[in-house]
Amino acid sequence: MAASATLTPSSTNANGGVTQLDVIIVGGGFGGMYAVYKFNKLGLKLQAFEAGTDVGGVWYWNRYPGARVDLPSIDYSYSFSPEIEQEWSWSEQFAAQPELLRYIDFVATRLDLRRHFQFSTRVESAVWDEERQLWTVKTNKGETFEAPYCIMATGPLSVPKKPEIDGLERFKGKTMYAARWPHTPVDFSGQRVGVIGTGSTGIQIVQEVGRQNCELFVFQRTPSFTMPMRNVPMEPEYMAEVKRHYPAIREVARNSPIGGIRPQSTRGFFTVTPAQRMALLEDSWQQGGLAMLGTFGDLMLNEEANEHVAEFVRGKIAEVVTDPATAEALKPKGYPIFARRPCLDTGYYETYNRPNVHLMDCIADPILEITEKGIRTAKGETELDVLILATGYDGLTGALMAFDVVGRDGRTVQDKWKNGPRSHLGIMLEGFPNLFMTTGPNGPAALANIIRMSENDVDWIADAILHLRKNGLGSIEPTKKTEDDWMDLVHSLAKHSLINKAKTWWVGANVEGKPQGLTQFIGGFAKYREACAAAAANGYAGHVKEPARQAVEA
Ligand code: NA7
Repeated sequence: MAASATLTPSSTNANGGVTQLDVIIVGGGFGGMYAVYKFNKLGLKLQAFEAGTDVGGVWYWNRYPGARVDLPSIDYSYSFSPEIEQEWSWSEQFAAQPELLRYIDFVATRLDLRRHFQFSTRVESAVWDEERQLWTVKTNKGETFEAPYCIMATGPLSVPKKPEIDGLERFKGKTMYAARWPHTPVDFSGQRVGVIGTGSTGIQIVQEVGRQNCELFVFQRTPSFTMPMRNVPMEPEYMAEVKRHYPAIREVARNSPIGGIRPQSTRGFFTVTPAQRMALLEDSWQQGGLAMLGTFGDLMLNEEANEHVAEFVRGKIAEVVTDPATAEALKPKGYPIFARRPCLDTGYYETYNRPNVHLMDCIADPILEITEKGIRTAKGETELDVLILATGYDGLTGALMAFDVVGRDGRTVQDKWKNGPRSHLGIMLEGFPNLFMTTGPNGPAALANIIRMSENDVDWIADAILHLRKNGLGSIEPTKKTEDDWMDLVHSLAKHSLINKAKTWWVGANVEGKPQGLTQFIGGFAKYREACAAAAANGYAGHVKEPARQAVEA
């Protein structure tokens, strides 16, 4: 990690004054970093805040063993800088967390982004001042900043979810949150380790820690479908070829449903013979990654087709896992494949053939409580030295609802979203002028390449701000009708998808009391970009634009 991580911002107001800015940016992940770069390049006076001690977002916090991206690294990287594209080379097809953090450090250093960040700082409130057309932002350091534009780059997965299990605080061993992992390596040798959670995070931890010299107990409630990642080192010749073709690769990604280069077939599952279907599925299994998801066009629409694919994967589990009872418990049932985030693994199912790895089936034998010594189920107590919580996130809305964001007429985001998040494009909120989100709820955040989306959203926001400044306007927000129309589209598309049939963070089902329903635009990234462009057309028709009450710089 770079030493400059502890730099303080160039302007601070510890003396109790108020710092006046053009733009305030909250968050130092991919979205926040690009926003800092973009707005600085436009000559706007800005300040960014990040709770961590450095940039990196999810890759700063998620340092757990085995953490790795599940999109090809050449896709999961910035496209805005041809120089960075040429200067950076990936070492693996799917980069691990340390390499992702090295990339993030490279970008931050190369573009000198850190000087705009105030680290170890949480924004506690953001309040719209209607009279002065400004956001007033207060931090946990007691400072106050004001700016006409506020960008929430707070990310869809930044608030870890505590499991609702009694006794967590009683445990006398070591409790570790996957999403708040220490910065130094952890040695599990000779330890009894428990993992709760078998989503993408739990699966990555299990396959890594299970290979170590420890006893590993995996507490699985809902099994996930996971497919072989088939990660390989990046051959220098291949990387060089990619660098020669980055503009075309990016163009393909920007115009694809997932914001990446994975092929997506439009063929229907039942348009080919059973033998051809099996051959295609087998081929995609051998290719690895998320190839299977792109093999047919109707897997999230046709339940019967989906079940055939699910059964194919269940068959693969049975082929690998030697103990039939364990294999059966690992087979996901009762929800469509790909309705939970499909996981990519390297030897996950093989891990259960090791004598030191024990699957604890929490559907057959639910967790009753956490005790001083470990975890108690109806069948008894499992004593543990370490308990790892891979229990997911209060996704999509958690970060913005965790602090006070107060818009027009004193209305809070908590109030606006009490029945589920509403937004236009996942970027703006009716009633919250000049407040912008990157990768917000009702965009395609969970279903497409988050870096392509962050770039798209920041560019859209920058264009909107330039429009205001060029036209002497003081504020912009979507009309109620614009937001309602977008939400109608989001909901009507979601109705047709099988995604609603699984209980996941995508639909808010993983957090008690959270409004339920898919709040993602499932029309694909390319269509989302079209919608963003349409929203900006004709001088942002569909938005309320107020004249500036004070002089604005063009
Ligand atoms: P996920 O996918 O939300 O997975 C969380 C896991 O934790 C899941 O298996 C849950 O089981 C389990 N969980 C949560 N609470 C409990 C309790 N109380 N008891 C037992 N098990 C529990 O989070 P991840 O961090 O793995 O992945 C998040 C995203 O990161 C992923 O989608 C990718 O986009 C990257 P449940 O399903 O609730 O039965």
